[in-house]
Amino acid sequence: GRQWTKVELLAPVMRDQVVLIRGRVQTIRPVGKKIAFVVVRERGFTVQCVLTVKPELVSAQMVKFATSLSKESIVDVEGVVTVPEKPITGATQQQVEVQISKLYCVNKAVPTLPINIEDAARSDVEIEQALEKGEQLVRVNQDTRLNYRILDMRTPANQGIFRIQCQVENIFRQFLLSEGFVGIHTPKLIGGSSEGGSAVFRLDYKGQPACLAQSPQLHKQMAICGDFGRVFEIGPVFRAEDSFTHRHLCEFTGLDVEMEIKEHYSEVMDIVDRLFVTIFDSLNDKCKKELEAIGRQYPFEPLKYFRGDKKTLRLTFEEGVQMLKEAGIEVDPFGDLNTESERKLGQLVAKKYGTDFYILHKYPLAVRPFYTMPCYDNPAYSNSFDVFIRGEEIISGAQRVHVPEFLAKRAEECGIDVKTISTYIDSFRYGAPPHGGFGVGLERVVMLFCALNNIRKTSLFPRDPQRIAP
Ligand code: ATP
Ligand code: AMO
Repeated sequence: GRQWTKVELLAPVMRDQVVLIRGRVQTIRPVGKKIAFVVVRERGFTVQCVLTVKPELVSAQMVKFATSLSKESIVDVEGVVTVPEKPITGATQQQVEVQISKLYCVNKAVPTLPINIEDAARSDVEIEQALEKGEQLVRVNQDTRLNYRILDMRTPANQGIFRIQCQVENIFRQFLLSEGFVGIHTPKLIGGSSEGGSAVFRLDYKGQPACLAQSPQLHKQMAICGDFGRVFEIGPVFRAEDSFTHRHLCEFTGLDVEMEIKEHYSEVMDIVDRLFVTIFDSLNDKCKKELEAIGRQYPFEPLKYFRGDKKTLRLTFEEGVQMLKEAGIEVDPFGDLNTESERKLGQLVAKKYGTDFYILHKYPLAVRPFYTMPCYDNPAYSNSFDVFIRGEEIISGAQRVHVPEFLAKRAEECGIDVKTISTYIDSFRYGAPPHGGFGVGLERVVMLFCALNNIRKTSLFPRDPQRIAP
């Protein structure tokens, strides 16, 4: 086969080399009948290719043909790499040009597109500037983006977002494997709701009532009863959320962990701590181009977190309530924090401790699920925690109740029909080790790491209360 070069890798050191690239036509600018500039894009990176009439090599016919190509058509370009004198602006535009000798259209796109990729790739500031200059452009709204998601995906920012997502998942797996965790898969069709509450999709399972799993909670704990010691799962999670918010989806990707505890639930928080610092470090070190592409369209401050040997900040719920109180915000010390007070606390923590990433633990028992272990010395509190990025929750976790009689009692107290989870409760009758774990929303991690304003931006094909297509 012929040697193909990726647009991403084109660089000034390749001056005078003949390269062959495949990409999409982003724009074509004809200059008279003898010259055309064709910007070719591949995976979010673009390069300007120049077609100039040259005897024996490029005919006027070819320039005419190039000019007729529709945007987003796929083309093969062969040509010599040159380095223009003026530097080229744009993070994803390569610092070279290709002087076209051959141009083939591999497949053409329809002439009118529902989304213009260049418009879809602009930042708010760039849109304002363009409008001021009187340029013609269409603001692409969220629904249009999602309706034509495969076009929207082609922007450099989106190419970055989903590569970042893949890296988070990859490091999650690698880190846990290196710590002796075993990857498992639990059923998504289950007999009763795993988190209680109303946000569950119910369905008919061959005549029996069933649910789509709201989490792997019950089965990941059962795997601990089955002596796997430390487990993790990456899989879909279903929540029949009623309201339309910027951070809730009806289907998301859960990163779940469950592990035996030897002495204290802080062992679980230690894993959270080292796992996430490893993930953040790796994103900052290995995904520079992706972060730059995202930041160009959606400018954001890099995440502040404690690196190196400094442990991630841990505050108790009580301390959090106190900090809010001192800032003039009264919250119920035994209730849950609402979205607004969580965000406010995030700001106070960032100001006082200089971190956007922290753990809040020892929540009131009353606001945690039935399987949560109460604090030994004060059962009004629990051995549980949430983890926040920029004042928004990415993780919930806890030590679990591992004594079956008490577990059944707690379930009943929380209004759960114990019959529907009897096989779960029975698993603890054959000797269950103390254990705990946590669940992470993958889309939220990416959204908040990059300070994006909507979880739909970090879900490839989002499912929310109003959307089940494409
Ligand atoms: P968890 O299930 O662990 O709590 P979560 O992030 O989905 O994770 P919720 O229980 O849905 O959190 O809600 C946490 C807080 O967010 C609630 O106390 C509530 O104030 C707020 N919240 C939840 N849903 C909405 C909503 N639809 N609109 C506004 N605020 C909401
Ligand atoms: P929780 O219900 O807090 O805990 O969910 C864990 C994490 O999942 C994410 N998340 C969501 N992401 C997108 N859309 C949603 N509708 C949504 N709901 C939750 C959040 C949240 O922190 N079984 C426990 C975990 C455990 O204790 O191990 C659980 O499911 O990032």
